[in-house]
Amino acid sequence: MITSTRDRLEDVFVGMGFEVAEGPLVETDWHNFEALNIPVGHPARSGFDTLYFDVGEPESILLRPHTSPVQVRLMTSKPPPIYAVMPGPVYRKDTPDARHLPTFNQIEGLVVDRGITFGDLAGTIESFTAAYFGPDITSRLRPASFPFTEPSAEYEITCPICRGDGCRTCGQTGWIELGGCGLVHPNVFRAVGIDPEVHSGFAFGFGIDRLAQVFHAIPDMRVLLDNDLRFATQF
Ligand code: 2U9
Repeated sequence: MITSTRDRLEDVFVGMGFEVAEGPLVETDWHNFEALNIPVGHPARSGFDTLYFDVGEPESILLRPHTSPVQVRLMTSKPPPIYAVMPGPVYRKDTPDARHLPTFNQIEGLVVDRGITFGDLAGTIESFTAAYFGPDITSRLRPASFPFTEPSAEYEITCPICRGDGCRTCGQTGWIELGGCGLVHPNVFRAVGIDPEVHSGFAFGFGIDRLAQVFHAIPDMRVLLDNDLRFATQF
């Protein structure tokens, strides 16, 4: 189910002109945190519940808790323009519950070019939403805060279960939060050697498993850990 969701997501983004990029699952502190404007001691670090390896300097090598280090690797390996999405597994020191698994999959996107604006980000999110969910589902952005983007926003879509009327899944709001996005922070560009006076860009990220849960109306994510054929053969 996750693989087919990921395949459909890749198809939509490739159709919109994005490349698909992958990177290592074991990462360095620099690619995962420092370059993303999250220095040692930053409160955001604790939110990632990171799993560290016991090698080298303490807390220097880790299992990636998000796919953002792949964007960092892309930006340090080739000059802009960049139009890419990065899907893949991520790992967190977390307890499974109805809506979260400690190992899950993310897809993140990155655009870096001259003259990219927040309007380009909003338009891309809306085009993706219509292409993936169909024309009667729309998107909205609400203010948020992340260390690696400024300004930042939460990305919400019309609840696909009730189509906006309000139901249990969306807490009667008619909207479901899928992920976050924003304009790439100038400190991130400086860390990877891109001049923020010349280039600008946007990034977005959301959970593939969470998207699949909403799309297929699965009440409890822990069914994905059960290996129950009655569940698996439905997809
Ligand atoms: C670079 C610069 C900026 C990617 C982004 C988010 C906001 C975000 C989470 C939502 C739920 C992932 O699945 S989740 O846990 N993501 O909220 N991600 S902006 O920003 C980047 C990435 C890379 C170089």
